[in-house]
Amino acid sequence: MKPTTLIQKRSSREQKLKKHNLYEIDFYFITDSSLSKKGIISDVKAAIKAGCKIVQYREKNKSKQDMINEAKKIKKICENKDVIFIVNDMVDVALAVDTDGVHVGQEDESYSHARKLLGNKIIGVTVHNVQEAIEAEKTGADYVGLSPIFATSTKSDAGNPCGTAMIGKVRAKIKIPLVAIGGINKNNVAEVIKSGADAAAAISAVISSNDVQKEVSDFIWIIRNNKQ
Ligand code: TZP
Ligand code: MG
Repeated sequence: MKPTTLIQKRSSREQKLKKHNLYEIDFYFITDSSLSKKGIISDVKAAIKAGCKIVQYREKNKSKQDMINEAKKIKKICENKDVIFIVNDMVDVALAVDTDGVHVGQEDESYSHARKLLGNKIIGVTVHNVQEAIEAEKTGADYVGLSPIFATSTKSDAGNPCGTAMIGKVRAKIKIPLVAIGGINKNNVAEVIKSGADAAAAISAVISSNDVQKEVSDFIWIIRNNKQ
């Protein structure tokens, strides 16, 4: 067998393992340079120290090259700790950095275009209701991000809150992992998980803190203790 074929086989197996791990992530960490107190590299390290198994690089205000440089640094940190690394929106950055995958919204670069470019890498899709979730699963998404569960000021175009009842409705119709996002904090995350979410993502509730490690650690503890 040619060495390149061997490498492809190994990387395909690693990809499958990572996809399986999506059911076990509990807390989904997302960077936010505008809310960060100590910088996103420090935040990523703190989240991983707390036990976080997935990191999404979400950046809106930097040049493409700066994003690529920053994402490369985060990739190294994640790789060393066996943490899944996803880039928000930008398939080109995901390709340049060779991340584990990308997260796309309904309005971002279309899912099928991302799949064509990223092969069997992880692709997560934001959904707002049952119909979009069924469609995402049908087209081959690896997980859905159901959003926004509660009102949020972190994403101005997040839309109307769908509430925790929607989590149960979506859960009943799809098999791929369901990550809940939008206005989630330590007081409401138990309800989010009890409603059927596999994992929860929170930005302001952890990034606005001076102690990201403690916040992520608290989230993980609550999430694990509320899974059926
Ligand atoms: N996608 C849907 S809502 C949201 C994103 C990125 C923002 C979540 O931020 P917060 O601070 O946890 O409400
Ligand atoms: Mg997006």
